[in-house]
Amino acid sequence: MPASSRQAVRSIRFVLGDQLTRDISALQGVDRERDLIVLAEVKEEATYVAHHKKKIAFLFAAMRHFAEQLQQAGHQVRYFRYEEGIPSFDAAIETVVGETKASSLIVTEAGEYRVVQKQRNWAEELPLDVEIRPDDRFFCSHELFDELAGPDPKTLRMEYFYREMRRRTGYLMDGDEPVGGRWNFDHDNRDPLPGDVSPPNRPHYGQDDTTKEVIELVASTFGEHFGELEPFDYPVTRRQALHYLNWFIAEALPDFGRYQDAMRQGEPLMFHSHLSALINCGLLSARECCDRVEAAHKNGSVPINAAEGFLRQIIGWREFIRGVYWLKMPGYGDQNALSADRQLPEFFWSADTDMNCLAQAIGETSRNAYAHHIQRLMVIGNFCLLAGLDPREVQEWYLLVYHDAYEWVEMPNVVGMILYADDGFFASKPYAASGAYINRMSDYCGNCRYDVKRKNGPDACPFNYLYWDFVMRNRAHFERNRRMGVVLKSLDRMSSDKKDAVRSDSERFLSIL
Ligand code: FAD
Ligand code: DLZ
Ligand code: SF4
Repeated sequence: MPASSRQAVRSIRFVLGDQLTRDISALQGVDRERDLIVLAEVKEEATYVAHHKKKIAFLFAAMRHFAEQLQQAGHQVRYFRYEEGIPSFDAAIETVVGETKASSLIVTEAGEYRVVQKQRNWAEELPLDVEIRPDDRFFCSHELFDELAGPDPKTLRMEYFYREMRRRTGYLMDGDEPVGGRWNFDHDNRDPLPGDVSPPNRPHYGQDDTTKEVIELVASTFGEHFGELEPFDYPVTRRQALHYLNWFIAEALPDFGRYQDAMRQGEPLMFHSHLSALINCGLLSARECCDRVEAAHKNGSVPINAAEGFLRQIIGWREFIRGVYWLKMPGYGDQNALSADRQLPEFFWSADTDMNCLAQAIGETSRNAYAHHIQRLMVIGNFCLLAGLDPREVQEWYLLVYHDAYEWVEMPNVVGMILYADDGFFASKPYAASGAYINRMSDYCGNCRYDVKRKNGPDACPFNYLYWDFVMRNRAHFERNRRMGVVLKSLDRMSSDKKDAVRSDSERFLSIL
């Protein structure tokens, strides 16, 4: 910002790294002449967990391009590059408050509780007016979620919330009825991928000078962080993000529903959208994605199971998960209903394990800062649950390895969805599975040193005995859960020899993790 314009600043508009849209509430009413838009790459955000290199590169590249576009559109922008050594958001704010004579600071409520606490402190401590505006990118406000949840809810179910969101948004509705006569086409989302079907090739985006600079910065500064930085070809501008959305709708969405739960070795993306990081950081809005998907169904290019399946993920799961986070914070991350306390095994960092499904999912995570939902839930998550890994360690891992990860979305998925650490607040039973599920939905087992058909012994698939060991360990806990009734009955029918074998296999396996 030129020195001559410093006196003129009326309000500072501070935009966080996951608020990269000109529609963000903090920028509503922004005045090109009198307001200063601030973005900051800061040490605390880049290191409070040691984020994947690709995640930092993605976000810094997106932030820098966003700032450039604001400047090209005539806005005054103060952009703190990482090289300036600004330690924290607090320090960035103090610096601009000192540099200007602004009378107000306008922000959009942060996605994470941790950062909202900072914003509230600014309101109390800074010598100017601070306005914290709601993040209206979400379909469901905090107030609406609280109202739908009711006072002091003991459990919540996504499906009821989702139906209410369909009614309120009108997506895929025919009057008061769901299009296609059913709310949920989940049963049409479970096909394994046939051998003669291949997922489509993805577009790649070249690195311009801005992105190249970021890549160099990350390589030299965050070399110790997890994951591979190159190749880096993700969309990092609004234009590229829109191109990617269009590509997804035309090429992958038609088969998204059908193969939503399928996995194949060497196919990290399958028919998934790969849009989560773009939506979460603001380059795309959830609304425009849903609008486009509904339009594609209406014009006949996308079947209902795909359109409904995608919409359910966004207006159902994504909104629900965020609602649960804010309902349960603070303290949600400390929950540990199953008293799990095992340390994260080393192979979560190296992918060096004989369990092929895990080696593939973790290896892809390391290469791409991405794994699709079924890998996160039914491969890695299933292992974390069955092996009894410490919820805090698991949360940190999921938060740092994925380029779409922010605490508001990572935490409920880990605490509630994969670990059952909140005692079933929103999962009606644990997502636990033996090797048979992974074998049905993938081709991983054919390339594994373990035998998925064997139940016990050194060559048996570890998921097979770990599953029963998990049920035995937590039996008392599950007795109150009617949905676990069939599983417990099977356990009761198991001979004591078989139970002993399950215990000793599990002990042997877990002791060398
Ligand atoms: P698609 O399969 O194409 O789904 C479409 C969109 O739906 C996604 O882009 C995402 O915005 C939304 N969505 C789907 N499932 C969920 C869900 N369970 N919660 C919230 N949104 C959902 N998603 C994140 O965005 N950030 C995270 O940090 C994150 N952590 C996860 C941790 C665990 C343990 C699990 C089981 C899931 C997690 N998810 C997270 C949810 C989901 O796995 C990812 O959103 C999805 O894999 C992203 O890939 P995609 O864009 O190709 O999704
Ligand atoms: C994830 C992240 C990283 C790695 N770095 C920054 C940063 O330097 N500056 C910034 O504004 N945001 C960053 N972020 C995203 C923030 O962590 C995110 O905005 C907060 O967690 C609030 O949700
Ligand atoms: Fe995974 Fe078991 Fe299959 Fe190996 S056999 S890939 S460990 S499910």
